[in-house]
Amino acid sequence: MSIITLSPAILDAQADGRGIVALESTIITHGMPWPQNLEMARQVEATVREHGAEPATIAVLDGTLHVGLTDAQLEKLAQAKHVAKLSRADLAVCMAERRTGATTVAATMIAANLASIRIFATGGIGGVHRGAESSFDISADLHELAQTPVTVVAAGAKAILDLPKTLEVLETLGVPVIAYGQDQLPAFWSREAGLRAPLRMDTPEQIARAHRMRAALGLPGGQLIANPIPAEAEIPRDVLAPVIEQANADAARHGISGKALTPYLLQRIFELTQGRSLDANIALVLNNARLAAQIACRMTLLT
Ligand code: PSU
Ligand code: MN
Repeated sequence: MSIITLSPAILDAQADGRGIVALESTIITHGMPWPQNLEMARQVEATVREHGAEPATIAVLDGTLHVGLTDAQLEKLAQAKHVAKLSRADLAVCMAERRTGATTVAATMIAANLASIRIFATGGIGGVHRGAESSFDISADLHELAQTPVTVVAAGAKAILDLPKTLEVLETLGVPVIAYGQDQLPAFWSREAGLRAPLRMDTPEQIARAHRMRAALGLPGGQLIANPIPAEAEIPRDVLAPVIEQANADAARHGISGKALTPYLLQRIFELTQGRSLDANIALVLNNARLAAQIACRMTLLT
């Protein structure tokens, strides 16, 4: 029994030594509404291809871990209801029970690594939630970055989180947080978080070399590349601050916690901004897909 299925397009890309970019599926099933979620997923794949790499969207379909989906599989997943949200803890149970689930950053990193894919593009990673000092809600994405050797391109951690605490945990775990092309840490929908990023790089080549150096040193874990949203698509931080406060307060009032919290906050902010947050989210994901494809191409030249 094969537990992992690589699509024909991914097998071809591997045989030819072309760059491959892993893509997650929780952003499709839990991060954006239908039908913009499907449009986004298709555009992200097209962007990766335009920049010379092959996209590998990852999901568990009826118990099989798929690396690379067909368009029909993508469409079905984007419309499916009650799909499980899979992190490191849930992946094996979902597969053993032959169910369907969408992979978060953590689970996508695990699958990418199994398929020897070194680079992954998403929107924003999970992190330390506001109020974590009492809720203890810290995303498994952070621990995955500390142990699985995949470079993740994101627009930072999602701004719904406590960003200073998220940076502290990443530092403790030994995860390099590298801002791309600026000194400031980006804040998902906004270009700047008001925090200096620990590290900075300005080219895909530098990022590819740093990834390889970690492997040469025998260091486990990946890198977080924090790529700022394009200026024309950003929502300024002061516009978003009260919206994020309101969404977090609404979540607390409704007793929303655990896996449901991040999807709830994203949906609530979508409503409170009349859809503007979704437009920004799509723009930043496409921007991350472009950079990830460029890094993937540099990586193939280095090895
Ligand atoms: N990026 C987005 N939207 C999302 C996510 C990332 O633009 O919905 C997803 C990723 O799958 C990430 C998850 O792993 O949100 C974080 O969930 P949690 O906070 O429950 O760990
Ligand atoms: Mn959580």
